[in-house]
Amino acid sequence: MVITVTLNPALDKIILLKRLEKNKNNQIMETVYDIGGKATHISVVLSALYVENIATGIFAGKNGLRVQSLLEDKGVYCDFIWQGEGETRESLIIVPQEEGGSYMITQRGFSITRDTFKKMKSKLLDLIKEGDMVVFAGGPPPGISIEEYKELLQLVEKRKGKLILDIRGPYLEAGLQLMPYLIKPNEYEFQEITGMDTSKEKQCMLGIERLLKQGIKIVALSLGKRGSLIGTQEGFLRIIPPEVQEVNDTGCGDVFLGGALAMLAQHKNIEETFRFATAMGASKATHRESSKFSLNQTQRFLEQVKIEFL
Ligand code: TA6
Repeated sequence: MVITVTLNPALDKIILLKRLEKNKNNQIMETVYDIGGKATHISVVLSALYVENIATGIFAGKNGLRVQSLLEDKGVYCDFIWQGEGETRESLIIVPQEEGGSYMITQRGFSITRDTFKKMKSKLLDLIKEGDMVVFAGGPPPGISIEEYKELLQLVEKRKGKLILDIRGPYLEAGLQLMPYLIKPNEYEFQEITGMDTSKEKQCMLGIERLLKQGIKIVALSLGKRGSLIGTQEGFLRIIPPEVQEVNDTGCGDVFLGGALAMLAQHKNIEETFRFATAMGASKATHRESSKFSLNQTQRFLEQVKIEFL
């Protein structure tokens, strides 16, 4: 079983433009709403692949209802904590099609009450069983201190689960102390925790080695279009994604991690795991929505993924 934990989910409002120009009236071509919040995306991937998973976290208000119904439409089993006051946040994703790439503007989210925090703790204690993979992804909401965040992470170890982290800054620093099974930092998050220059592969490998020495089992450093560098106790993989016609890069990292967890849940080896994850992330990039990908397209991309053992 995989438990995905999104403490601060979002309703993504994706605005498609021809281009984005300052001091100009930039006409919206299309507005699309989709699931946001990172670990939610992982559940979408796992459910599409019929890998048993439960999506939990904290919702509030109409936006929360909308995100939950989008998740359920994609076959995700949701078991969230609902807070009376507050409103699940919106993330604004601006996609100027002529430029490529996207601009992401996120709200902080609503403040979590003590009662909600307690309910989240007991929900995790109820849900997590020995051997489950438990993935925390996305920024935590206001109202949860680093210490309290660490308390939630420690419940995974208490239930003998495997902790997976896709988080950043001081929350990631706190999580590293618990020797997670897998972390998936992007370049900026990796530089923050290791001080290494991610433009130099040797420095990336050095930083990953240090993290592995701390007891982390898998470090998947995502380097955007450059692909990823995977470090395990057995060695390194350099992974180059296929060239694709990018529409929206939002959610690529989350779908990548979802693909990896789907393979690990089926006990695939590291090469197969990250070949599939990379093909999934590439497929996501060709779709407007934050959580959309195509499994047929992924199958076609598999053989175009280049993998080198370092
Ligand atoms: O990774 C994509 C995404 O989940 C978007 O859907 C958007 O909601 C944003 O990231 C949220 O990121 P945050 O780190 O604020 O949780």
